[in-house]
Amino acid sequence: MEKILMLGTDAIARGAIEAGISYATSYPGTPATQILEYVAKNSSVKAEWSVNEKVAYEVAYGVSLTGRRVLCSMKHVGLNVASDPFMTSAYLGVKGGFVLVLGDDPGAYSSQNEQDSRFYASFAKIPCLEPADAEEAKEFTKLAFDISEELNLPVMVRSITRLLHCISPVTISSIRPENNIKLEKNPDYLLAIPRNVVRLHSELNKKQEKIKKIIEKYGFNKVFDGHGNTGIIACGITYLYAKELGEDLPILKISAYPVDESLIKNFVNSLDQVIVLEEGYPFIESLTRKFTIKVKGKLSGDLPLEGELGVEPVLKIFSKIKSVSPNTGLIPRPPVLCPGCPHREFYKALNEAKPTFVTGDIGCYTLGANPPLKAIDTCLCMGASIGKASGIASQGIKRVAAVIGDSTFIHSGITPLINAVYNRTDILVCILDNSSVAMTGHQPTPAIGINAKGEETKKLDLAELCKACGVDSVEVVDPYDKKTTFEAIKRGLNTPGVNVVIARRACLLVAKKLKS
Ligand SMILES: Cc1ncc(C[n+]2csc(CCOP(=O)(O)OP(=O)(O)O)c2C)c(N)n1
Repeated sequence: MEKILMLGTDAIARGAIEAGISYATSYPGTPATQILEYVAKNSSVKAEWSVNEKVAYEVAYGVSLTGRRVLCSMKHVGLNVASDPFMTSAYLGVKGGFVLVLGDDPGAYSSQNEQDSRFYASFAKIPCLEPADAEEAKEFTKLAFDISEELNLPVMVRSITRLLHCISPVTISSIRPENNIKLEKNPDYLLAIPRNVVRLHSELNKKQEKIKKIIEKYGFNKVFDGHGNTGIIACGITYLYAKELGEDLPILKISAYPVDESLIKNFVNSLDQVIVLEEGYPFIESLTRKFTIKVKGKLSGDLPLEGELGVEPVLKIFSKIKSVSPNTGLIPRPPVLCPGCPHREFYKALNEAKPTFVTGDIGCYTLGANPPLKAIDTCLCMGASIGKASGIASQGIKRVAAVIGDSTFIHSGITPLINAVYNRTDILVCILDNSSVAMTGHQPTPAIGINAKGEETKKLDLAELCKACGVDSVEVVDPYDKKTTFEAIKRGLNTPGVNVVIARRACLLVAKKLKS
């Protein structure tokens, strides 16, 4: 067995490949993007960039129904989009192993919030595994497929940016054969309709004990003996923080949820105080407080409730350092629009047209909110720009513009566009089409007609799509042609109805690739 250095993302992908997956789905999102890229580039497994996370989840669910194993990966906020099929799939159950990998982003290095996916796993009543390093990331992902088939449930693997983007040694093993296809009709289990729901919920509840037994069987959560009356409960990667302290303290390492409460109870009973380390929200700390009040953690104010935890605050608790430095001494370098970026040119024209309010969306173009452009007034979540603009315009406010990227428009901008037309709002929608999902590393979109494997496929025509949604006007402009762009924006702002301006010019970093 070969041992190599791997990124956490690649280790997860490799674990899924070794587990014999037949398909992988995802929508790009840092820090989880490279998982699908690794599968697509380094194996013969079929893989797709889905148009959004909900679709990625549903396609994956379909694969699982055939009896085959499937990997679905996304960033933490992606699960908000996929939460509808996610929640109910736990009631229906799965057939072929279904593993959902979440990339959480404590510290919000490239995200709109810091939500903790462990709550989603608990909410859906499914198991969640949390690796501490790349080796565990690979092994846990592999095991997650077995557990999924043992329980007939989707299994979540929760990871975070620091693990997914770090390199550590991983043991490469052989690849298990794919499952045979066995697609069966089973209306009592596969139909989430009222006559089935309460029974399915009851069966899911009955599985909870079995989940705990399986977690125990695999030994995910274990106590490492040490000296002294202070103990540490460490979840996922924080186990490494605890080890880095160099203290020989008793540690309860948590790698899987739900956690058997008696494990925590017995651990804290023998101690004077316990320190709970976890990246994200105080999920295990809240549980620990049921058994002792002598807890140091985020709720006690000893550790920060926000941001990435990292090692420094942990060192401070142990008086190994006096204070936590606000930064690493490096000059902060927030991302900016690249020189020559077509979005930059578009914003200059938009600013000149003086819209009353500009609702933004998520992508490279969000950087237009920064000085000197200061072109965007709000940004909430993917696809929200058009709905927000409609809401503002519904109150009689004129000359409101929504700005949305091509991938974001396809992800979740089409339905609010139809909504705006249907409810007769007066807004200008600007689709910034740079032929790429630029922000997450230039993945292809349906509008350029190339799939995740780099093969040609059908190309979506955004202008025709908008017309089919019933918008009042669609103009396609080149943002490098400032005069035409400005005129189109002005017309769109001053003319009643839902008007669309598509500012089309490929991101400079992909333009070359598209031409060749
Ligand atoms: C729900 C959700 N999924 C994924 C992401 C990650 N993400 C940030 S921006 C973006 C898309 C950007 O593509 P596009 O709209 O084409 O704009 P560009 O970056 O190319 O300007 C994605 C997928 C996210 N922030 N939220």
